[in-house]
Amino acid sequence: MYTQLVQPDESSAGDAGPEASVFEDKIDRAVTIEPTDWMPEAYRKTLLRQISQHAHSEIVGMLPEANWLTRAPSLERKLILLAKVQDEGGHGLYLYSAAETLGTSRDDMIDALLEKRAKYSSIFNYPTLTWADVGAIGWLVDGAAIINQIPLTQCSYGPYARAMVRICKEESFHQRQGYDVMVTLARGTPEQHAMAQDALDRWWWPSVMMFGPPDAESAHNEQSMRWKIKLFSNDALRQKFVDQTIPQADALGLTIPDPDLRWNEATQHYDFGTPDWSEFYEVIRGNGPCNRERLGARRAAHEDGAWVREAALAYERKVRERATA
Ligand code: FAQ
Repeated sequence: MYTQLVQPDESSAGDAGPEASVFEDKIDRAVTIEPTDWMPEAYRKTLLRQISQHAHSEIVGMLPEANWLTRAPSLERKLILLAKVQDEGGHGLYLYSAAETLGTSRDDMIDALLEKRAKYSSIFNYPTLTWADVGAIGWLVDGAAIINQIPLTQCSYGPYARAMVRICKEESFHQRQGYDVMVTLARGTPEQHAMAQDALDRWWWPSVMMFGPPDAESAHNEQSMRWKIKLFSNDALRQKFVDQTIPQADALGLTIPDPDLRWNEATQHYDFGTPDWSEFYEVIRGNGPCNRERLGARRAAHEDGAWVREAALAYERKVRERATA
């Protein structure tokens, strides 16, 4: 309903030639698909959708934390945050490059973002109200990102899998910096502890929803798992995140805002409550608390940067003209 569906006539079922068997065989044997290999059109489109949305998430994801760069509580915290925000920009660049190998241009992808034809992660449409939000983003959002992205280092498309290796290493540093901010606040004054709890209260459910809709409502899960673009379903990764994060919250002395949360001895997992999925769908439709602000900031950056792109093209023309002169 809220999704860019792959049309039935574009599915791999229509690709029955010998190349299709080679492709299917590679997928079965976990041999990576490379840009020059034959691939079904629907596989290419699905990858392009996911990788470009992932790239957009990285560059939009720089904004909420960048909001605190000028107000970080110490020079050390500022340097660490600056490095993290720059890393996110770098992740965007690796991912746009990976997506370009599928036959599209970065300009087209950026246009799709700015014209609201492409999504970016729901999580970045929430505001960062206090310094503790920087801690909560690193701890929870990067924590969730690592759980979602480590399997992507083994996904079937070579350029995406390889880009994810470095991204995951950097995300681990990001998660640690966020947790370190939370440790400092949670062990600080009562006011700092309350600030950390407030950030957890606001970021918990959006982080749980970051993994995407429940499997029963996920339009792409089944096909993407068959193609090994996704190795685990949305719900499986969400459960892993909850299981991994509860002991970390306990160690901080903070309370997860979920009255239904309890350890289930039989399943050896935590049971947890149902997120407000109507909020999730509103956010991905463009009606979250900060959607307009985020896209406005990206549009302004794109327009302000026009002279840089023009200068780079003029320089390229000059180099080419000199070479042929
Ligand atoms: N937000 O059928 P599914 C980060 C859409 S990077 C918005 O389950 P799929 C690092 C989905 O696109 C965070 N839309 O979809 C960082 C589809 O709509 P479409 C980004 C969402 O693709 C940290 C529809 O719902 N990470 O955090 C979301 O199989 C700190 C149906 O859903 C990635 O992109 C959502 N949360 O599974 C940066 C990882 N969830 O496209 C800065 C790679 C679903 O048909 C600071 N992506 N939708 O119109 C993936 O693993 C997958 O794409 C999922 C969604 C799991 C996100």
